[in-house]
Amino acid sequence: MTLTVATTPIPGQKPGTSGLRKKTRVFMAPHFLENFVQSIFDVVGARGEDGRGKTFVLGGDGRYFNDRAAQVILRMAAANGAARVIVGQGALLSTPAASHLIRLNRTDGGLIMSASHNPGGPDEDFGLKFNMPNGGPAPESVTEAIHRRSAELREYRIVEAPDVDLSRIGRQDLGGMVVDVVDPVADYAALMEDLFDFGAIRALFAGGFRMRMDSMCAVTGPYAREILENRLGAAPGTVVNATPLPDFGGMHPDPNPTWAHALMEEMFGPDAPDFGAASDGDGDRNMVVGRGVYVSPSDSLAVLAANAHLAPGYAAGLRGVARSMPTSMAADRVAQRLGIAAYETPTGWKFFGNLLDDGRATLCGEESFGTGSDHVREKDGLWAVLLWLNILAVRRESVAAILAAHFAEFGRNYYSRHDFEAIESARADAMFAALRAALPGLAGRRIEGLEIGAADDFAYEDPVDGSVSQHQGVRILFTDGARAVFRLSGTGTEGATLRLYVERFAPGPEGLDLDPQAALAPVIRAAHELARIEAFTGRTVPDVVT
Ligand code: VG1
Ligand code: CO
Repeated sequence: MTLTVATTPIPGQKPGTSGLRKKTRVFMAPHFLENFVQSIFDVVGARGEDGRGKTFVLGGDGRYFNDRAAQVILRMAAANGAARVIVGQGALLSTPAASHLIRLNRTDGGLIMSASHNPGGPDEDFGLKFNMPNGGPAPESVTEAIHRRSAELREYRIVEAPDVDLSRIGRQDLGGMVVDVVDPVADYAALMEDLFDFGAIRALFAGGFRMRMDSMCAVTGPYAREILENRLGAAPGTVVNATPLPDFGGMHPDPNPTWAHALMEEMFGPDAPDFGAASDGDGDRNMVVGRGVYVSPSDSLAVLAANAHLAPGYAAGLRGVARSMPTSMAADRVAQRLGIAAYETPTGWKFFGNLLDDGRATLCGEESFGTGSDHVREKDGLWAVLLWLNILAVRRESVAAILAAHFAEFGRNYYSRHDFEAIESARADAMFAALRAALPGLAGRRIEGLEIGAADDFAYEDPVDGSVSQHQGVRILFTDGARAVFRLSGTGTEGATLRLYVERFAPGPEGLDLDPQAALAPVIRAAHELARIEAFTGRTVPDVVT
């Protein structure tokens, strides 16, 4: 039986960089999840214009409340007239696997339950995002419409029914709607086999190559086990923290040197394996580490772009490379050398979608440990790990040697991101207001031995659909090619998070192996002075440095 439940609009449901993220208890409060889900179905439609029910994909990263939310979303999909929902077994799907299922089955979109790299648990974070029929995150026009709808919603629809058994693969009925429970790994693993030379990677492992993959008790565990250990022959136990847990085992599933410190210690320790990797809560991020060498995400994107042709899926070359604005310009240098287009987009994977759909870009990346390609419409952590493995299997050099050769050929973009977390929002807003007001007068000013060439608030005009996104981050460009970028996070759930991104180019051949923080010190000092970070926020040192 379908119930129509009266509700009151709940304000503040503004989806951020990728979907709506809130404290789990907020999502669990009466009607909160339901309001948001109804707003999604009201905007995207659970039935097509011909009245026929639509098909959606549903899955999540296994965090606390994932299982309950899945049952609510299924019952609401049925009540709103959807014809079919494809769900990962156990309500699990990594974000890239969900993107792939949306595309493979030509569905009308999908709902992904995740707060990505944010910790999970009753006192931590939960999230939900809608992905479009192309497999990518909803564009701003859609998330804005969902936000507006949630502010006026008066009722939602839900069927009364017992829980669907999501542990059982196969077809079930829910109030006239088909629920297909599928293996979350199988189709994704097959796609990876299409793109990469599994034979060459198997031979690499068979020759004694050792790897450590830290899945951080999040969703990539089952995917990494199946692909790396079962299909590629990596030693059993290569994948650690491989069981997705509701609280991620208390870990913070953010694959960076701070949160994946156990992996870092192993990779810099006496018996380090050849290659290390970690992934985030929903499996779209990756960190890559060689024996005794850390690969920054911006450098990883550049190395992958320069070597992608070594993998079968990219043997024909790349159409173009896209990076988010705060990501270092290392990939641009590769694109220039290859004679292909380089795009600079705002932060967030949704901005890459049009470039990928339009065949303008093949590889995309963000400084925040996100890399991906046109195989899906999300960033893809395991994909990046496999592309690195494919390159290592062909080149038969160490990660350190590949990086050093890359810097020698292209020069090095020293790069770092400093995060200042849980700042009082009003203080952060005041700092940005002052910084933006100062922008017009900055060009020509000298600071910390650097001269400012230009300063602006990044705006992006999508080259495919012409849509414009304003206020995507303040950029200070110095005349020697160094940059400082300031943004506020759109994914945090407590106060404001200030992100300061700094970059400086060393052409080589000298000065290619400095400590990044030391190489960047003048840019960091200049950034602090220009934005008056301490005066506005009271902070002098960042909480997280990547
Ligand atoms: C952060 C990153 C951004 C990424 C976003 C989603 O956003 O900086 O690059 O796209 O997270 O990543 P923000 O607004 O907090 O800086 V996650 O892995 O959804 O998957
Ligand atoms: Co993620």
